[in-house]
Amino acid sequence: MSEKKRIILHVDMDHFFTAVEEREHPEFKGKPVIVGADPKEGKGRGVVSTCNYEARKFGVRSGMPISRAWKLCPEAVYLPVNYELYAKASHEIMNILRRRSDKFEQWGIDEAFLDITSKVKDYAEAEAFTKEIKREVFEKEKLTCSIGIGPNKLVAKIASDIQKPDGLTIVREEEVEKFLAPLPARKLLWVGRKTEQKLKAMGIKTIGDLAHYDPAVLAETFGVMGTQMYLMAHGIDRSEVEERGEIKSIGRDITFQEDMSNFEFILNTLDELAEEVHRDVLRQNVNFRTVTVRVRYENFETHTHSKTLPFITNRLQDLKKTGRELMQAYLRPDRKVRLVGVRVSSLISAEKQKTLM
Ligand code: TTP
Ligand code: MG
Repeated sequence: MSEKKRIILHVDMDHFFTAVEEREHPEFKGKPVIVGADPKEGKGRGVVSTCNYEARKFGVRSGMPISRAWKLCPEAVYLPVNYELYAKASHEIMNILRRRSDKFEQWGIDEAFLDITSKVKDYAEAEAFTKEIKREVFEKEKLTCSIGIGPNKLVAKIASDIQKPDGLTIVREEEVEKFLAPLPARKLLWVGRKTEQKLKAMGIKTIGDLAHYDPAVLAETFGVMGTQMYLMAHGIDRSEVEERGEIKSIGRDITFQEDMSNFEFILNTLDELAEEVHRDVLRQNVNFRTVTVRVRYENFETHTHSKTLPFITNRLQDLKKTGRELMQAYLRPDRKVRLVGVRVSSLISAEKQKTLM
């Protein structure tokens, strides 16, 4: 299948949880606001979910222990996570974005990819189109977002993060390598902390360093992931924007840069995806019963296969084992694989479960 030139947007809401709280409580305007665990005058456990830009000036960040946030900024407004409120706002925003795209993909609670290839004829039109989206979101939801425009998801996602809040960053196809080169290598999705350390030891700090490195050495050191990273450093990403099935689930998938027939590599990739999913399972404090894997072959034929476990779990080993088991059936010597994914569903909040026991 030929891959024609696409124009992709990545939308990321600005300081999402706190922005919704500010909208509901105009009296917070101008003050540092932190959503997360109860600080209990500095003795609280748990972490910061997010904070507004005023609080970020004090050094407060998502994921930081709430006790540390208290030390940095005791005068902030501290609020518990009101997930239902944010989910409702998210739902409204996603509906606006979905209506404006050829293909749409929600990513987490406050991000989305839009394929607008058929809606505009060039980047100038894409810019006007994007401003219109920002205007509609602000008018209807009173919230700002930052948007990146690029030839694929990878570039659009990195671009949306460049000018925040209320940003709009355009990276045309011919500007991609120059845009990426000075950025740290970890900005490439899939470059985790361990890989980042290894790259640093090889003298690779920026995406540009990676793009100029010998791809043979990268492949030797990191296996097929090395080739994948090398291509990403050149701004190449052929994954499609696509709506995800079930909403009440947590999942990850990856499109390989080259169709893959190495089974061991495919299964190892599935394990890595399972680890990412598991991190989110713990972060959202849920248990699961159903595991689903997805595979897309080189001809775009796509299959999913699920298994519901006889028990409720949050363990990584259950997820990995079930994922591998389900995937085995799809690994056939005559079929190259384009994409794999894994997802958990039948989610039950760990809190609620505690009260049931
Ligand atoms: P992000 O988009 O990463 O952050 P943000 O929207 O708060 O800020 P930014 O303007 O930089 O985009 O995450 C979206 C929401 O997800 C965030 O508002 C709260 C939640 N979240 C957590 O609960 N824990 C976390 O560690 C992170 C990173 C986010
Ligand atoms: Mg955001």
